[in-house]
Amino acid sequence: MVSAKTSGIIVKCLGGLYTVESPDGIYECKARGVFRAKGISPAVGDSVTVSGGVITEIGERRNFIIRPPLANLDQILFVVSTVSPAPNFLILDKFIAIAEYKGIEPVVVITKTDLGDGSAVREVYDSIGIKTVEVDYDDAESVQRVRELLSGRISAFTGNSGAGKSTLLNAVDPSLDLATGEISRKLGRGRHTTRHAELYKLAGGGYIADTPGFSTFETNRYDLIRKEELAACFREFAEYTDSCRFRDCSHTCEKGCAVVEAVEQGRIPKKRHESYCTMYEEAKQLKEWELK
Ligand SMILES: Nc1nc2c(ncn2[C@@H]2O[C@H](COP(=O)(O)OP(=O)(O)OP(=O)(O)O)[C@@H](O)[C@H]2O)c(=O)[nH]1
Ligand SMILES: [Mg+2]
Ligand SMILES: [Zn+2]
Repeated sequence: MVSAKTSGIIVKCLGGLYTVESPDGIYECKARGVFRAKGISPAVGDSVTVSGGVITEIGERRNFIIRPPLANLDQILFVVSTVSPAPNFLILDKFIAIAEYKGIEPVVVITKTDLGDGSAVREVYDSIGIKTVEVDYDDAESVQRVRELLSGRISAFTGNSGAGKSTLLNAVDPSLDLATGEISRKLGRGRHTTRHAELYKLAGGGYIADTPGFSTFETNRYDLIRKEELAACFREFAEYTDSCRFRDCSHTCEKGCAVVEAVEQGRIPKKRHESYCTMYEEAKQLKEWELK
C-alpha cells in the first residue's frame, strides 16, 4: 500500500526517483518539494520516512561521501590486488584517511593472492589495527570472512579498476551477477558519468554499494583534508602526537617529533609516514576556497 507511512532506506536514486526498501516492501518515491527548496537532496543510504509515495523525512546522516553520493556507510572495503595493478600505498592511504576523517571504518581486502604475495600490504595495516582480509579463491573460508564482514552492515567497495572488486562481490553473493573484466571496464565508464550509485541487498544481510570506483583524481578534488587535521586521520599517530616537542609540530621532519621518532624505531610503518608527508605537502598547497 503506497499511502501507508513507513520507513526504510534509499537503495537507488535515478532521475529524481528514489527506490526505498522498507520492511513491508519496495517503494518508488519522489522527494518532498521542500527538500529541494532547502537544498537537501536525499541520497542512497539515507534512512527515510515515506508517506503516500513521497519521501517526507530524512534521518540524520552519520556520514556522507560526495562522489558517488552515499550516506550512512558503516565501512569501506579497499580492494588491493597483489599484482596487475600493483598496490599503491599512497592512493590507499589517501582513501583510508578520508574514511577515518568521516568516521567510516576502513577495511583492506587483498586480492590476487594466487598471483603474488599479499603479506607486505597485510603487515602494514595489521600493525596499525586496520582490519585486513586476504582473499584466495581456493580457500572458501577467506570468502566467508568477507561475507561475515559485510553481513548486517552498509558497505562500499572501492579500489583500482581491475583489482577484483566485482569478482569478489560475485563470490560473496553469486546472485549479484556483476560484470567483470573487460566488459566491466567498458560499462564502468558509462556508469561513471551518470554518477549512479546503488545499494544491493546481500543474501547474508546487509547492503553493498556497487560504485564505479573512486578514482584517484576524485580523491584530490573532493573530500579534501586540511593539513592541521591530517595527523588525526592516521590512527597510529595518536599515541605519539601529544609528546612532540612543538605544539604546532607537523610530524613530517621536526626535531623532537615523537611521530618521526616512532617511525625511526619501527613502531609506525615507514610507508604510512611517507604517505602522510606527501599528503601534508599537498594539503599545504590548498587554497582556502578549495576547502569550502
Ligand atoms: N588470478 C586472479 N585473477 C583475478 C582475481 N580477482 C579478479 N581477477 C581477475 O581480474 C580481472 C578484473 O577483475 P574485476 O572483478 O572485473 O575487477 P574490478 O575491480 O571489478 O574492476 P572495475 O570494475 O574495472 O573497477 C578479471 O579478469 C578477473 O577474473 C584473483 O584473485 N586472482
Ligand atoms: Mg567491477
Ligand atoms: Zn610531531
